[in-house]
Order: sequence, then structure tokens, then C-alpha cells
Amino acid sequence: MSSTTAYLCLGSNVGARAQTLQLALAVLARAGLTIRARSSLYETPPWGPIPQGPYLNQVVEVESPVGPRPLLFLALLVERMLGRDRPHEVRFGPRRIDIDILLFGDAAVAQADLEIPHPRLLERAFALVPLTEIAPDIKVGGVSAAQALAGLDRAGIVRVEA
Ligand code: PH2
Ligand code: MG
Ligand code: MG
Repeated sequence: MSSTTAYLCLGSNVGARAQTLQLALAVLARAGLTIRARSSLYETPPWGPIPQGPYLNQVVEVESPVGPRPLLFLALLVERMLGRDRPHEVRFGPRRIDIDILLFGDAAVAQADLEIPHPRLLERAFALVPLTEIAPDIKVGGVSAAQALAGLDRAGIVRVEA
């Protein structure tokens, strides 16, 4: 059966953050994704316009037996299962769990509700630090993730000891 290597970024800044990330991975694996690699957890300052608490972020490499759209549906379903309440959230605001598709093989998707590569990936040290930990040579739309990261402020991003 064919499968595609994809990279997901998990984030949480509400509730029991580390436990929620761990549970999200367990559910994703149970649902059929093969988790090939997982980065360390990183404590990261909140990115964006909304004042909020720090995040824990993690990037995982998975093998997906399904395409990008069913993978998005799975991510949204798992977010809901773990208590995310999208209708009551602020954009870029606090959330119990966020599961973003960063990359899906070489796919380029530009749809209203799904863009791959993730449209803000190259601006976000909180995603590039864990991504380059597990995939140091990865490219994002032809751009080296490591090179993009070299131009970003990574102040306050701290690897959490296992
Ligand atoms: N996610 C956001 C907004 N800001 N900041 C950090 N550090 N980590 C995130 O995962 C994050 C964020 C909305 O998706
Ligand atoms: Mg998201
Ligand atoms: Mg996000």
C-alpha cells in the first residue's frame, strides 16, 4: 500500500500540555499513522498578535496511508476529541491542542481551508526548530528549513528535557 511521509506540528498552551501532546500522538497512531520520528518537546514563547501563555511544541514525521485532505480531517477530529473548542477560539489564540500539517510529501495544496506547505512555516521558529531536529536537510517549497531558521529570532525556545 502506498503511503506518504508528512510532517505535523503539534502545539498546546492550555491544560496539561505535555500529556495532551502525548495523547494526540497515541490517537493518531491508533488511527493509522505510522510515527517515524518525534522531535523533543520545546517550550516556546507565544507567536503572533495575541498575548497568551507559552506553548509546548513538537514536530513528528509520519507515514500517512491517506491523502492530505483526509489527514486534515483526522487532525481536526483528534483536536476535537482532546477538547479543542474551535467555535469559541480566537485566531492565533490559546488552544488545548493544535495539529498542523507542515509538509505532505512534495505536495503543494492551495485551498481555502488547507495550504501545504503550511503558509507560515518559514516564519515560525517554534515549528522550524523541532522540524530541523528530526529532518535537518528538509526543504520547504525549495527553501532549506535550516537556512530559513538561521534568519529567525529563536529567543526563548527551550528544549524540554525528556
Ligand atoms: N500556534 C498558534 C499561535 N502562536 N505560538 C507558539 N509558540 N506555538 C504555537 O504552536 C502557536 C503559537 C496558532 O496556531
Ligand atoms: Mg492548526
Ligand atoms: Mg497552528
